[in-house]
Amino acid sequence: MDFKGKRVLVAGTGLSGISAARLLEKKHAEVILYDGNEALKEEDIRSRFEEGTEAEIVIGELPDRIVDALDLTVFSPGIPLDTPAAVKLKTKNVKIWGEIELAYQAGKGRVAAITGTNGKTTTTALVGEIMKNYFDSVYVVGNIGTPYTGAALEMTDDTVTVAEVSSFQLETIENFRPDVSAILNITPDHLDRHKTMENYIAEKEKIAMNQRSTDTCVLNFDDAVTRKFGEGLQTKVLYFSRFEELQKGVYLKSGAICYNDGSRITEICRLDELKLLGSHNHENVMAAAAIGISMGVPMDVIRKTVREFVAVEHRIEYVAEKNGVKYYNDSKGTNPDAAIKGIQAMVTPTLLIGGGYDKNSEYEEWIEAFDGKVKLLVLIGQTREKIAKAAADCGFTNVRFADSLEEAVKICAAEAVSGDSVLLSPACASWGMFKNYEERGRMFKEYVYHLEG
Ligand code: UMA
Repeated sequence: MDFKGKRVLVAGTGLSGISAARLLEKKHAEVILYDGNEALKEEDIRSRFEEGTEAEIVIGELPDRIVDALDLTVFSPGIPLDTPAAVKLKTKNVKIWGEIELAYQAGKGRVAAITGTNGKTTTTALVGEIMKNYFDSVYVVGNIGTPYTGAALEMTDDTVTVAEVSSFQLETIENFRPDVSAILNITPDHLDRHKTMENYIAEKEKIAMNQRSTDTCVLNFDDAVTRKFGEGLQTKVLYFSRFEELQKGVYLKSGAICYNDGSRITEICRLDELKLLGSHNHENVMAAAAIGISMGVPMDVIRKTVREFVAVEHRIEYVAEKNGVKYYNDSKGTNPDAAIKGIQAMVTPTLLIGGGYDKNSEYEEWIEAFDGKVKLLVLIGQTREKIAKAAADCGFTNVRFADSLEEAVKICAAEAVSGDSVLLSPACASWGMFKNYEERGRMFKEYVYHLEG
């Protein structure tokens, strides 16, 4: 699409919005930057552009005079489509693209896109490493924290883009078509925004909606939702499984990850060669290998990369040992299902820090997964009463409240004895207390480093 002279409203002035506005200005569009947060000041937004911006800036309510003269709107993922501004744009039939649609339209080369409720950051990072070890021009972008639009204009036909895409981002795609897509798993998350599980599943499945018969969709055979989704697809499907010896696909057998191409079985690696811990990570490695195979990366490159890969920051990340107590940062455990994986990876008695922003989740399954391993639960944030009640209903009563993450760390440090672990794995989003889960994880690590011992 030629953006020259087009009037484009960019909604949201966080990472995605600023990056999208930069791309559009380079393409000579007339950009209007909009943010619904009335507490923001125009000069703060302008200061986010190192090289300056010509864009008009609108804060608060979106006026009709702007909406009436638009060619396109580019939305940041954090803005729900039922906000007054979005409803107004839809009523006036203004096209709404997400930031990843804009990047896809402006970018070049091949794309591998990864979604799923859990594991997508680790899998995206691992796929990025696999690609970088074989191709010359590789960008790792999207929900992982680097806006896709920031890389789009540097791409060539030989570029490989590895994109982590969230359900929020998939809500606003139009032509986005990955050569290889992947849905790792689907369990309840973000229901405050998507309202129902059906809506959430439908958003995730949009990752494959534009794919052609020559493209591939990598799916989890062990997840009933993604397995069924694969049965109805017109594209090539490559499953991965922890439990089933597949006739075609990547699977686990006798402690090794294997690939069956339909006629020949190849061993990719043994589990004890991996540096990534936990069965959820074995799934991530299988998915990454399946994506690598589908993108044409030789098996020896995949093998070498998965063996060397270490955990990403904020995902069951070892922080430090203080007075014989090991501290782990699992700030990426932003929903109960992800937090269950955190608990499962613990091997010693654990003092757990949980709670945060309420995404309308249910906490009973998470608490049941404590399984005698959690000796104390310290709760912070908006959800602490709700979680404490769920814990009491499940018969778990050793619960303390803290008014801040720092206080929670101090309580754990005082209560833990040598041989215990302290785990931050909140099962909730960080919003309201922190800018994002990365900030929450970094603060946790700071508090731990400052503990005596
Ligand atoms: N805003 C409005 N109206 C609203 C809501 C927000 O104007 O109703 C404005 C805010 O005032 C703010 C801006 O929108 O100025 C923020 O936009 P954003 O929330 O989309 O945040 P970005 O900084 O652009 O970050 C986004 C992703 N954030 C979300 O999806 C919430 C980041 O994913 C992503 O890394 C980044 O783009 C780069 O692609 C974070 C995330 O929490 C990590 N993702 C969720 C998850 O992983 O569970 C989906």
